[in-house]
Amino acid sequence: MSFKSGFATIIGRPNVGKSTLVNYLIGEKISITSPRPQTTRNSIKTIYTTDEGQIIFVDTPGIYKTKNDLDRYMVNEAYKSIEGIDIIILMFDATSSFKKQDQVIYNQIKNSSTPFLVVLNKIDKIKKKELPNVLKQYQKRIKEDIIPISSKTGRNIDSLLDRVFEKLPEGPQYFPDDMITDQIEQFIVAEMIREKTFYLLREEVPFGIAVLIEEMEERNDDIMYIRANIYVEKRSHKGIIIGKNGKMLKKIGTRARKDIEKLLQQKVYLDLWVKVEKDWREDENLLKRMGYKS
Ligand SMILES: Nc1nc2c(ncn2[C@@H]2O[C@H](COP(=O)(O)OP(=O)(O)OP(=O)(O)O)[C@@H](O)[C@H]2O)c(=O)[nH]1
Ligand SMILES: [Mg+2]
Repeated sequence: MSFKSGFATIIGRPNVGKSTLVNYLIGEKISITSPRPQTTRNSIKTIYTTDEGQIIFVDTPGIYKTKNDLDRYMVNEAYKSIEGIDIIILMFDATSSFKKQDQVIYNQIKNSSTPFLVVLNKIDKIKKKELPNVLKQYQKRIKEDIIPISSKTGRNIDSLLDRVFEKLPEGPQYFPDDMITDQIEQFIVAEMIREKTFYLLREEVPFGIAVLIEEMEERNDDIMYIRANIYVEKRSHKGIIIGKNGKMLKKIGTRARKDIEKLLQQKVYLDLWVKVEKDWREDENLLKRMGYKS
């Protein structure tokens, strides 16, 4: 039997469910998700391997109108990830109408020479009888066949996978069977901490947060000791994150620790610190330090 392989980049507006799809596919939480837009900041590879072949999915930051250097880095990451890959998965959100930003992304992809598939995500969130109508609305703007899916329940994901394999060339197995991501553990751990801020903090605070792991080492009794710095842009944000009597920081820590323990399959001691790094989103050197510039 022939073996197929290749790279599939998932692209779309913020919050359409790109990261949720890659997590569903590999059955693990590698890419962080949240109900708020602009959660993902880097492109993240996850690896899906079967007897039939190997697909390397590339999760990307959502594409939107940029306001600062970090934004530009994120959108650039997304566009960079469609270069030299085998197939693009363009994702729309069934719970929202076709937006101007959707059109911008669609035009870009049509003009690239890379083959692409179109998916309409979150169909579990709309009534069954509404689906034909929603599809019809999208199909007015999109010439290509739209595959309706749910990244939450997994509905129709098997037919999406079939369609991806159809379009992939025969090729080698790039990564070992048991490898599910190219990201190092420290990055995923930092992301899990950052993710909690999207759930627990209001308004603009999470958008100005970066998390860096300063120390990660196994200590006695099999416990993994992790010290992380949470960087914020403003002094007032530091107070918000720490919260009254340190309550908020504790909450972030407890929730993150649970995820990290699941990921590492061991007990974790999480030591969180909050630091102010003024306007780091606008500073070339600081962006680099935070891991947002190559
Ligand atoms: N009901 C339902 N919710 C979904 C589905 N896919 C994603 N979501 C939810 O939609 C929200 C956004 O999902 P993400 O995966 O973070 O979206 P994203 O496209 O990666 O967003 P950015 O990283 O900001 O570009 C989260 O609250 C998810 O739980 C789906 O198929 N059904
Ligand atoms: Mg994402």
